Amino acid sequence: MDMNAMNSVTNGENGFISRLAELILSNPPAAFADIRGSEAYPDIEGSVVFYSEPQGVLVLTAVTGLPVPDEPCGNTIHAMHIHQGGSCSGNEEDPFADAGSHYNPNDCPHPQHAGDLPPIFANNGSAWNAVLLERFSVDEVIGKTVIIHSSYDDFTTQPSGNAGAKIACGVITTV
Ligand SMILES: [Cu+2]
Ligand SMILES: [Zn+2]
Repeated sequence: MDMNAMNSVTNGENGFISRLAELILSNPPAAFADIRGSEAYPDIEGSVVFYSEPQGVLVLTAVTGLPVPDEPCGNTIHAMHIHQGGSCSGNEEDPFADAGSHYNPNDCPHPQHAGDLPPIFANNGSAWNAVLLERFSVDEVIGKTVIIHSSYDDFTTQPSGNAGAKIACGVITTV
């Protein structure tokens, strides 16, 4: 690809991709969540950062230490949601029970909850992704929690996509 073609791809009509790249490189995020695994998943750590953008909230996720399956068709896809609770505490049965249910201010079915996010895909235990969402503002998710699950989200089953156990959690905090 020559330089002109590349510029037209990254700049598009509104310079959208360049604008987002510049936002990431030159500004601190508006909020972040420090992700930690549960007692059963002590190797998981990572961060989720939130940038306010006119078109929505840009959510960047980087996580390491996710379980690595020991057979080729094992699961490497992990559901991720913003849950409405404000604490990564819980009980023996559910280590992050206090994160509560999916953030759902408009009383919608799953996966139209404001807190429903794309899943992360692990690559030998590490995952990175970025998504732009207009489902919530940064301000309204401060003090809520990001949860990563053991399995993927089927985007159908109520109330939470049959995503399995909560394996990692972080409280969303202002920077
Ligand atoms: Cu969840
Ligand atoms: Zn949901």
